[in-house]
Amino acid sequence: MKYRFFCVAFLVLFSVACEKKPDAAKVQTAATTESHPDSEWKAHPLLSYEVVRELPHDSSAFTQGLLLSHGDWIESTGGYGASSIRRVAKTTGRVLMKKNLAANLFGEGVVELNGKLFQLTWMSQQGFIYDAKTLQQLGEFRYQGEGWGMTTDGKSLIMSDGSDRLRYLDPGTLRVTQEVVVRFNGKPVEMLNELEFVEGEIFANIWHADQIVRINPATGTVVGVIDLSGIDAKEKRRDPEHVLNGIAYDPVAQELFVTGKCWPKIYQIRLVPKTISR
Ligand SMILES: [Ca+2]
Repeated sequence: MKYRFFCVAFLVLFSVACEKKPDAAKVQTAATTESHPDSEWKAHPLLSYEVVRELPHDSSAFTQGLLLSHGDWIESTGGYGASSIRRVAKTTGRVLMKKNLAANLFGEGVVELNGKLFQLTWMSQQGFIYDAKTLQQLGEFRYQGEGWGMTTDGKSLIMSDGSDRLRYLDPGTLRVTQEVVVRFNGKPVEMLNELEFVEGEIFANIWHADQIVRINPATGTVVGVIDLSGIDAKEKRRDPEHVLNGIAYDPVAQELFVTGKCWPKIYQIRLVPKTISR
């Protein structure tokens, strides 16, 4: 189903992009030779990428959640007996702090808000709250269904559960305050996984796809797709589950990073308009 979604999405978005920008060659040239304001990408429904730099990543870390916190990575890893929450040095990849989860828990998305980290687990309906600086556990919470990704708009916690919906949680009560169904061209988009709030939009990995969808947080409408094909060669992956799954954004520096489960690198990328050869 996900492949069908992307075929339809690409066709529709390309047709929209082509209507707006009939001279594809000029667009491609401009994307690679001119410097753009960093938010210029928002005008383009279909985006590709350029790698700005590569940073080391623990290739044993089954990445389920990634964010930047005071210049370090905060990462949640999955796997039974291998799940953790960790603070990692951004440029060296060195693990600075790490708390392991119990062997019966599978770590999932993580988000920071108001000095606290909130971490989901996959199927145990159990979430954890930590002090963001020390990783000391402050509490636990429960939720219904599965836990996949997390991010925040600065007010609510926003979580995915592998379906087509995003739940908004009050960070104090952990109760659901709002839900949005994510749709592209009126059709639901499922398998929403790792999340990141980027310049007023929600970026979401689609599980087992090399694409990220850009979502309007108020309506759930998909406003664009980022095609990350080729960023980490699939044929080099040791396991078919080692898929793209990790988005982090530094809103001050306006730097965007992506990685995947057990990938040896985190990539800083620049978003550029995508064109197709005909
Ligand atoms: Ca993230």
